[in-house]
Amino acid sequence: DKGDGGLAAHALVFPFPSQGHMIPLLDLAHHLSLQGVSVTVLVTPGNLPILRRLLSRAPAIKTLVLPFPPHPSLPAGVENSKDLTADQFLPLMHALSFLHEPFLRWARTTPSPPDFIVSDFFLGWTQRTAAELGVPRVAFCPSGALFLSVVHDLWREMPQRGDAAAGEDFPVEFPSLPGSPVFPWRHLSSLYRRCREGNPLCEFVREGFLQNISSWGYVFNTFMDLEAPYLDHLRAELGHRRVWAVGPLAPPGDGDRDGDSVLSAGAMAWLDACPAGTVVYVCFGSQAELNPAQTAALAAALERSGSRFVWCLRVTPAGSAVAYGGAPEGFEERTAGRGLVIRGWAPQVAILAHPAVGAFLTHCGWNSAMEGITAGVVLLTWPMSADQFATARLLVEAGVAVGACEGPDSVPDPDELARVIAESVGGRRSEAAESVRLRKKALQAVAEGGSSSDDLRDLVTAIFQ
Ligand code: AWU
Repeated sequence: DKGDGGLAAHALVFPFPSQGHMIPLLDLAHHLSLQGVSVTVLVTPGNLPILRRLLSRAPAIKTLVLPFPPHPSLPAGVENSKDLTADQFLPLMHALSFLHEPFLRWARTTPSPPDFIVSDFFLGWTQRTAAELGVPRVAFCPSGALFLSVVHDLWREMPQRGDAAAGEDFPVEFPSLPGSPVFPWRHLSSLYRRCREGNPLCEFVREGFLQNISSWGYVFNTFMDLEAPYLDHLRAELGHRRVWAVGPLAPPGDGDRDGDSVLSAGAMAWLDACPAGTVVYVCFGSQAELNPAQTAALAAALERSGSRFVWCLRVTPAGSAVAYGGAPEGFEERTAGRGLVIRGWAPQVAILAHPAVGAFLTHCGWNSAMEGITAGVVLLTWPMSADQFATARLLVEAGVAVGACEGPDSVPDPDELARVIAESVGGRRSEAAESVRLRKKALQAVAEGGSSSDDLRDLVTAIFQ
């Protein structure tokens, strides 16, 4: 209770400026707004355009635009991770922490200050801001409960944890987690590994995760049937039950995401001409970078599989250190008719929902995992970094995924990958049945009376307390 016992319910929602983090938290903000919560979303100017679709559909949502704090390690004018390289992720997190004072100034002068804060788990410092304002703060985790359980263990026990010099295959055990999972060192959170190698921002990041652990609660874009053991583990570890699983999150109503309408129309028309379940959709999210050798192997596999495919190729952002692989010479001509290459922002949710799509070759970003499960397609996993290895493991254990490749440096064998691709859309894999089963569970969770729908209502009740 915030002490005033009032029924005011003004939630300040603060997403981390990275597509995979902003998209689900803005969906949650929309759901909170529909349940009567007054919502203000905090962004910096460069990220305001991302709210366009949300604000057109939920005009009651307000925005707080604060200038992006300059940082010596970031190019001026860049405010979103999609325009940064992986080693600029930590400085992005650090730069945003300088919004503490401007945020406090606003909250202390606005006529209707927030009485609740929901902020991304990369913004753990907002715990201190909330404490100074005397309001509860809930941490939003855009990934799963398994991953967060591993992260809590790592950051809390950092001094005794795996030694960076131990080598890539050094097994790191998590005996306190359900199933006592063991992860090779290379599979642990890239933030953690980078800090263990002595990154100067290490203490800042660790402090942020420890602040999350002391937050008033956690809200996840996941669902009970997928992660019950890890959600219960977190409730026991945190010593309270304010751990809400409200996923799979999607925009209320039509479930499509912002995207280029021309690309979308083209992709839908192309898919309409394909028989049901025969297309494999390939996309590695908004951050992952395939190098030329990986792109060539993937292209060879798609070509040799003989299968239909939609391949979303990420174009190299200006200034990126890595020259992303482009489709090989003549590839599109040789696969014309059964393959569609999309350069730019693909309408992923619409593509996955199309009946022609039967499989999804994914890097296992959490949102892609949720969207793939909701679509009920076979998942071919190629985890690259961050939480993606934990997510790939969860999906294989759930029976809906097949390991297609692994790691940011590995290059798949084109013939082996071609075989896996052909099988995944040939209706010959047992994972297809499991995918349909888990899809039903996901849809039940978010339906009225489902576990995620109940948790959302419980979170709203907590906000109104
Ligand atoms: P997703 O989580 O799938 O991938 P990233 O963008 O890599 O997000 C964290 O954020 C993940 O857990 C991390 O592993 C890291 C990151 N999309 C689209 O609509 N069109 C495109 O062309 C490409 C992407 C959408 C997609 C999804 C999101 C990507 C939370 O992966 O539908 O919603 O962008 O998020």
